[in-house]
Amino acid sequence: MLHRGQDVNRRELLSAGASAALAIGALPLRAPGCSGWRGGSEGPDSRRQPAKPDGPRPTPQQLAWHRAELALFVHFTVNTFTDREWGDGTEHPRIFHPARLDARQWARVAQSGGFRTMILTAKHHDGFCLWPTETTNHSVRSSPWRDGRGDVVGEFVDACRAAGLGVGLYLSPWDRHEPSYGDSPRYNDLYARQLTELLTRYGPIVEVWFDGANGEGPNGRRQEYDWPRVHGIVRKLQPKAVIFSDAGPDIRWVGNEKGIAGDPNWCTVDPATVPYPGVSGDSITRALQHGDAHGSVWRPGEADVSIRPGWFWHDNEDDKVRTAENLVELYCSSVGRNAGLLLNVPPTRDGLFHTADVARIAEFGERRRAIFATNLAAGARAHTNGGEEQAHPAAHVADGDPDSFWRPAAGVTTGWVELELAHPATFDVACLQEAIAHGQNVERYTLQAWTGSGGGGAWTTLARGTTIGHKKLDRFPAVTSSRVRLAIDAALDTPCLANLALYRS
Ligand code: FUL
Repeated sequence: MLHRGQDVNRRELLSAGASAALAIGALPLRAPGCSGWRGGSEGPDSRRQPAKPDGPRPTPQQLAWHRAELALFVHFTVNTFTDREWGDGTEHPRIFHPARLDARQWARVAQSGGFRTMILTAKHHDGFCLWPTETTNHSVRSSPWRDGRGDVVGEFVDACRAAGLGVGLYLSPWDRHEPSYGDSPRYNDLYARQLTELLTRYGPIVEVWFDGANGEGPNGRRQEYDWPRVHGIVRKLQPKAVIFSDAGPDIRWVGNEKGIAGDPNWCTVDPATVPYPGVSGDSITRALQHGDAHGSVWRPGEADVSIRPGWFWHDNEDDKVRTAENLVELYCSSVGRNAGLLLNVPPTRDGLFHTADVARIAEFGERRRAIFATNLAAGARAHTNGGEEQAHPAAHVADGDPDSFWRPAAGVTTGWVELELAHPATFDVACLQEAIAHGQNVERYTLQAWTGSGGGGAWTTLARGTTIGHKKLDRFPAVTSSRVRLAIDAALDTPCLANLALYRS
């Protein structure tokens, strides 16, 4: 993504910092308290072999994150008032004065769109802290907002809790205001204190969001981050939070800021490929996009994208807000490809979401609720060409439950399941799910419907796909049929198929 007023994009910035950061990258990223293999962090560097039932699995937190599917990103800071994307740290706190700030409005909007979590920029690259930190005067405490007694993070957290939304926080490691930035040990101590404040003052946090943006401090030296220490602080203070970054350890960046996950998209990765946040290169982008079928750690992808061209609010973008249909497309290309969607909606200078964004998010929610209201395959009769029918009957793929599943016989990696609907139905969306608590295995599948009648009937292919994972959505021209067949053409190991649902959009 291009940043306003600066010919730098995220990848370029990161690669500028890559050489110095390599020294850090050489360090292991293991964080104290990580459970390692199966624990969503680094495991032994063994490769997952096909037909091996003990491959990586999600932690309960990763599974909950995946099922939440949708998070709302809130980019808000001094940039909102300077019309910039990246502040340079010279902004005076007096400019931060959102006269009508109401985080409860943000939460209502998130709810209307069906979002389950909100993630706030507690500090962006300009260094201005949205909470009254003890670590610097460069914060809301020095602003006229609420007479210097306000706390955006506190209001945000209260609003999330009241609305039943998970709380996420983004603390930019790159800090263009802080004088100690570049003096690595000193800044790392300050950053650790800021993180500690955020993780101890506000109750349970579900996601802590880090990018790898990295620059030089006033001393002309590039800051070397201490990621193992950072991860250790999160593990100790918020053991139930997932940690996001290019390099995980729990959730990985999906490799672009367009809301498009790769196809295929594996939840597993080889941790050596992306050793630290901010490392760049074509092979890295590919690894982030697709994951690695044989990767030794579980690290699903999150697709971050903004509802507008910029991450922060700019009045000249009020007419460039994505349409509801475009947001549905983003949902299909992210959540519908086994990723999470982190959609940014930036508050205006008033401290409220703009009416255009509010309307689009509500329409997005309505549109999805309408599409996915009725599973036309619910309760259908199911047949298969084999499998563990006793323990895992094929009927499970028509029950909508992401935990119950059908699977072929142990060690068998292909097979098919057919659903027979009580009546012919017309549909143009299919939703497939693997029971990922048991791993991700499907590599290739074909979805067909029986069309025509009498002697003239035939199987028509609706979609051919690669990975399924938590969720795969396929859209195709509307078809009317009462028989649908999903063939698993290849899998790494015996797949656990949780759902085959059909919808009319
Ligand atoms: C990047 C930042 O440089 C952008 O400004 C934005 O916050 C994006 C989500 O992450 O690393």
